[in-house]
Amino acid sequence: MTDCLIEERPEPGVLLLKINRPEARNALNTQVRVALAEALSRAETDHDVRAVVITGDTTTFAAGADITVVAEETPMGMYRLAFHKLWQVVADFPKPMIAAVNGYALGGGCELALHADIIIAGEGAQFGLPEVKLGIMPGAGGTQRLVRAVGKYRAFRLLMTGDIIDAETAAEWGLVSELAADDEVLETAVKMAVKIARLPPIALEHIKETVLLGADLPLQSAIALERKSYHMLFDTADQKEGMSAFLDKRKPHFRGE
Ligand code: CO8
Repeated sequence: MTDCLIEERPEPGVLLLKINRPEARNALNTQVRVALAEALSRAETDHDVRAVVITGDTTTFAAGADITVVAEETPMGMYRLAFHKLWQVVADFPKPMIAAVNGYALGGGCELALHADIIIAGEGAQFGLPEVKLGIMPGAGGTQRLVRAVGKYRAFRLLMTGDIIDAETAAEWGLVSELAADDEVLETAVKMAVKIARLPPIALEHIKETVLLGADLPLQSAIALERKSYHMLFDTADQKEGMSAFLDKRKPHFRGE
């Protein structure tokens, strides 16, 4: 298989996944989607991976679904391609995931960024869900994740016009966790991943699960979910380590136990 997705370990605890189809603006063809799902499945059970950074290249994060793959598809053809199952692996990935976005994040590329827990964007990044211009609509959670991220009126503006917004606007809308100079995006994302990778992974997974699941639950149920996770963390060695390190005035060493 050609390296349509490059895997690197830039720092201890950090897995970097680079989408690598520059000739097609990193469009997400079947090969990239399968490689991404496989890499994340492996990372899920790899204790050496504590945070993942997903990125593209300096001009494009990803320009969406590969239009050449789906242009002639039928509904049953789309169903059989089973992209939704591959997206589910991304959605279910339990560890911290950071999108490092340079250039275009369009359509499925924007939806991929919306699956991340943190988005670091370069000043030249551009976000959009232009599917309507192709006669379709977002199909990887974009309608739902975008409205949750930026609210109804900003979401419809993008969804109904197919307009692309620049990084500054995206940041103002709350679609970006941190803006960086274009040539510092990856470094910023990896640094943040390193910081996260040094924190207790069981607590991080429970924070992620509670925020994402809780957002779709009634408030009382979400708070109960938070309480159960909070109590459970007192059964981890990392809780003992974190608190005793604080009391001993030393740096904690979290082992993920
Ligand atoms: N699919 C296939 N090929 C693409 C794509 C794409 N999405 N984007 C770019 N390419 C190709 C171009 O065809 C071109 O190929 P070639 O050199 O052979 O002519 C090459 O990449 C370079 O592209 P451009 O010449 O267009 O480069 P520009 O710098 O002028 O423009 C853009 C870059 C703005 C990114 C432009 O290419 C563009 O608008 N791309 C399409 C963006 C788009 O419409 N994305 C939405 C796709 S639909 C989608 O994502 C649905 C998601 C639902 C997923 C759910 C599945 C279950």
